[in-house]
Amino acid sequence: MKKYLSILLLGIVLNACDDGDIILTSFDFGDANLEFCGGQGDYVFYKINSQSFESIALQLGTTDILFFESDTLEFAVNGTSNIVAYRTFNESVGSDYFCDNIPPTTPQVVTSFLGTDGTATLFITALLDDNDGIPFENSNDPLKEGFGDFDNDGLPNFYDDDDDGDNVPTIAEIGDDPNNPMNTDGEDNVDYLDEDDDNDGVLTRYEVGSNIDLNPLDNILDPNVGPNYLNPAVTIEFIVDEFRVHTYNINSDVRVRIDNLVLISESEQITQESLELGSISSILNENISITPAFPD
Ligand SMILES: [Ca+2]
Ligand SMILES: [Ca+2]
Ligand SMILES: [Ca+2]
Ligand SMILES: [Ca+2]
Repeated sequence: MKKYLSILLLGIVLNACDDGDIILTSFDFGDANLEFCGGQGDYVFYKINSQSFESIALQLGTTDILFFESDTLEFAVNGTSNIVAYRTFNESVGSDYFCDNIPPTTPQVVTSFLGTDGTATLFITALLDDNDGIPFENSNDPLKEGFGDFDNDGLPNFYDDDDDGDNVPTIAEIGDDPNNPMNTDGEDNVDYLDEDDDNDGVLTRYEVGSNIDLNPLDNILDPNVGPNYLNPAVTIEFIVDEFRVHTYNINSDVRVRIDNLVLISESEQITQESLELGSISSILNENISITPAFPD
């Protein structure tokens, strides 16, 4: 056993305690990337050192759905629901060892340590974006692409793909130059923050033919001018107080750290004060579709 441990300890700072236990103050998996598989109820992070045939894995049994919002989450390492396993093998180990429902029979485990104590922390950063062409601004101003909610639909402007709630997507209201967005009526706000774009007294959202088609872009009486909502000469009104489907993207990164980790094998104990497992970019990258409730 000592032989394998000495291989493991190459390049690792260590202190020997009186009782013979070994304390590692750094843990080197070289440039190995942190990898991930699994999901709700079985989140698996793992790292493989293909030179020394060793791996470390963190398995979290939480049934929470992770990565949809920025958060810092702590999990107690206990060897049952939240497992840390450090292993060495007799040959190179692949991702199937950690990710397949039935692990492969090879390689064989040479040394196996199980985490009995410690805290695993996930640092999750979730970026929400409506991809509407307007850059994010760190502001609560309802006129800026930040946390303000111009149309009170519950979606802050930065991930509301229809900022003014007129059922015309912002990206269709900007025009050719995002630095100089269209302002059809030359008054009030620019089109993507103007509920009556042509200033004819009929809300853009109402310049539709029926409540079956909620899309003002589709309602064109005079093709020479364009959609009715941009044609002040057309004031046909159909009252529609509901929103179309909105879509935004969530792109999340995670960093994983384990503190005060105690790993034990049959005959050895390793402790680790602070083990940075690494980061994974875009661990979640998903488009969300939602129809916001119309405000009272
Ligand atoms: Ca909004
Ligand atoms: Ca709009
Ligand atoms: Ca305007
Ligand atoms: Ca109008």
